[in-house]
Amino acid sequence: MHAYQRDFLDLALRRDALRFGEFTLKSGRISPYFFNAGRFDSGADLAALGSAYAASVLASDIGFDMLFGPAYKGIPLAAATAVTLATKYDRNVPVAYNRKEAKAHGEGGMLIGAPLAGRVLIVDDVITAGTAIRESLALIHAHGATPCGVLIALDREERGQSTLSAAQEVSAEFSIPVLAIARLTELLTLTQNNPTLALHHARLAEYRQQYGV
Ligand code: OMP
Repeated sequence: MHAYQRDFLDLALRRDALRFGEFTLKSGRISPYFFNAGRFDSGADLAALGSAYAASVLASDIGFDMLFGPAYKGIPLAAATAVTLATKYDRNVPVAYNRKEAKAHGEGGMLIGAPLAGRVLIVDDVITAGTAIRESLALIHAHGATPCGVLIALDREERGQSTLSAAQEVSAEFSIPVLAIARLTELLTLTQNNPTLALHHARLAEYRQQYGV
C-alpha cells in the first residue's frame, strides 16, 4: 500500500467518512461499511483530499485538459483537486460541474464553470455499481467533449454485470482508466493489520466474497 493510500484511509476513518455497521446501498446491497465523502467538511480535510486526488492522477499517465465534478459530492472534490494542482504543481486546469436540475432563469442550463471541452477527467467519490459514473460519462459525451478517465476516492471493487468489477466494466466499455486513491483491497489490508478493526475485517472479507471480484 502506498503512503498516500494509508494517509487517505486513516483520514477517512478519523473523520468518520468511513464507517462500519449495516448500510443499504443505492444498489440495494446491504454493506458492512459505507464511505461518506460529505464528512470531509473542513478546509484542512479538503486540502488533504485534494492532495491525495492530485497525487493519484499525477502518478498515473492520464493526460487531461480539465476536471469535471458531478453533483453533488464531486463538486468540492474536483475543486479541491484543481486548487492542489494549481498551488502545488503549477498546473492550472479548468473545472466544471453540473446541477441536478436544470435552471431556467439567470444563466440557465445544467453546467457551471468552464465549458466542457477536450479531455475531461471525472473526479468523484466512490464507485459501487457504476451508475453515477455512467451518468457523468453520458453528460460529457452529450456536450461533445471526451472523457479521458475517472478519478475516485474509493473503489468498492464490487461485481458489475459480468465477472469484472463495475469500475473495470466502465474502463473496458469506454476505453478509459478508472483510478482510485484506495480500494476495498487496501481497506482490507488496513483492517487486517489493526487488531481493533479485526471484527470489521471479517465482515468486509465476507462481503467481498458475496459481491466482490
Ligand atoms: P454507484 O452509482 O452504484 O456506482 O454508486 C455510487 C454512489 O453510491 C455514490 O455516488 C453515493 O451516492 C453512493 N454510495 C456512497 O456514497 N458510499 C458508499 O460507500 C456506497 C454508496 C452506494 O450507495 O453504493
